[in-house]
Amino acid sequence: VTNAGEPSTKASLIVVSNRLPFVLIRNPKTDELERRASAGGLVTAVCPVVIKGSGLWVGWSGIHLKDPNEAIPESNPNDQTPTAGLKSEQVVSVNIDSKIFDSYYNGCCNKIFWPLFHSMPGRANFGGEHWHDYVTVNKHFAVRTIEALEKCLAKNQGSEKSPPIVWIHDYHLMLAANWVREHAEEKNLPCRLAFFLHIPFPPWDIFRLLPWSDELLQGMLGCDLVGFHIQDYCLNFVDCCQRNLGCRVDRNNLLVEHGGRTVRVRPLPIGIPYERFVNLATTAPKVLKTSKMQIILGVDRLDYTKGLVHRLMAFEALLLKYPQHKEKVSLLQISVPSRTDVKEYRELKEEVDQLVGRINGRFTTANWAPIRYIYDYVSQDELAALYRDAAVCLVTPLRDGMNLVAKEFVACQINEVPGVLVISPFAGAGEMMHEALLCNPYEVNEAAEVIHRALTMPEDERVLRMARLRRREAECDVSHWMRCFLKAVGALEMDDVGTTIM
Ligand code: GDG
Repeated sequence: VTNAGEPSTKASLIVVSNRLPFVLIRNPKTDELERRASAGGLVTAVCPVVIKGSGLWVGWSGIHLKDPNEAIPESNPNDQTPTAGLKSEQVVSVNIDSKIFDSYYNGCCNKIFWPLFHSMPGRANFGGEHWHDYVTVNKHFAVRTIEALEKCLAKNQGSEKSPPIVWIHDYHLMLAANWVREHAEEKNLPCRLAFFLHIPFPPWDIFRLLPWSDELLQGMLGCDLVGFHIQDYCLNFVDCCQRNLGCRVDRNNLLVEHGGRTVRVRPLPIGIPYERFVNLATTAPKVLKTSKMQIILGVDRLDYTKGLVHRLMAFEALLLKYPQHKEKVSLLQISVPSRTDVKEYRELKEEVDQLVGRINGRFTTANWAPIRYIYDYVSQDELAALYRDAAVCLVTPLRDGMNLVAKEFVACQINEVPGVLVISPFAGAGEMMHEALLCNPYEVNEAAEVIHRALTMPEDERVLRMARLRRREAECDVSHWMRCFLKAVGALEMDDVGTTIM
């Protein structure tokens, strides 16, 4: 396997996502805008390719600017993150009225698409003007993307480059591609268009519940390439194109004919910056002071898709069925506050608070509490130390596009005696991480059995399973994902193509 580092392309990359790879903050003393970098895996992998190929990034900066022409600041000179090299001229910020943005983001994306795409239609609320605002915002993104494309083409005029790649991300922007294509064709601007969905794509009988299912499919089919994490989501999408729109499809080769063009659909499972997590785990100081207690770790945004309530009930069932774990095992659950503007998320917080209180009230002794519950964000160092020293990591979503926590846990398992990963088959990661223990979160008693098996697994079995899990994540890391994408879109120079998918 060759690890070619940053892939080089003959084309510039224009990334379009709801958020820019950094947020802007207004310094209250100087009233100047400043960048705060983001260190997510996606940014780590994608930003260097944008920078290297003189590309651009289109997105919202996290702040509603009164003057939309206010200049984007350059990065802070001390900034060591991957976005540091992204010059302000490579950033196209999208400014939208805050009320419309809230309706698009919370009303449409988080209250309709998020539950529906996670096959939880009962939680979706189709009412209101949210769809209208979603259309408005997507159109605005398309206009800004065309401006970015024009800028990119003007800059690279005369060089030997192939057409820029416009890469649109996620369920916030499912309509934008079609308008980008129309404008680009009208203005004779060459480009290749790609889309990647970070969440599951549901089966047809769920997807068709959306009143605007046709429009969404047509939006995505504006692309030349549509990527999902796993094959099942690809097949669901192809199925929907055939059954909703009557498109001719090839399920074996994942092709959809639409508007006289053939759209390629591809599974592109995302990875993590594996080496970064290994390094963090190697240097992070110990967080857990007592080594006698076995720690079961959970790390999630506080989201109803992550299966927190079921997980807590499974842990309670474990303590009832296997009381030998009392005072020996503790569940450390980190729940990061998320979407607190949305009622369902506030209600979930109440429910989890109460459940944690009830279970702790039931089992706590003078020297031990069964659950330690952190409702906060912990630093990456602390997170890596917890991943490294936990005996078991529970990744038990009811539904999840991929799930990066499972992969990060595995990367941080550098101790001689490794821990055990328990994973739900309803996460994209559960499709690939075959050596983990599978656990159906809906079967609470069975889940308790799986946790017991993880806690009591013989050392040699843990070593074997973890070694295989780590090998896969090391090879299929986020740079590998980036190369697979560029290869799929036909933009990779041949030197960079020597990678395997396991
Ligand atoms: C979407 C899809 C898909 C969490 N708590 C802390 C913290 N985190 C970091 C983790 C991980 C990330 O947040 C969560 O990633 P997930 O993949 O689990 O979940 P989503 O946010 O739902 O992401 C998902 C992903 O997109 C990528 O395509 O896998 O299926 O839903 O990186 O480390 N980081 C720190 N402190 C915390 O307390 N530092």
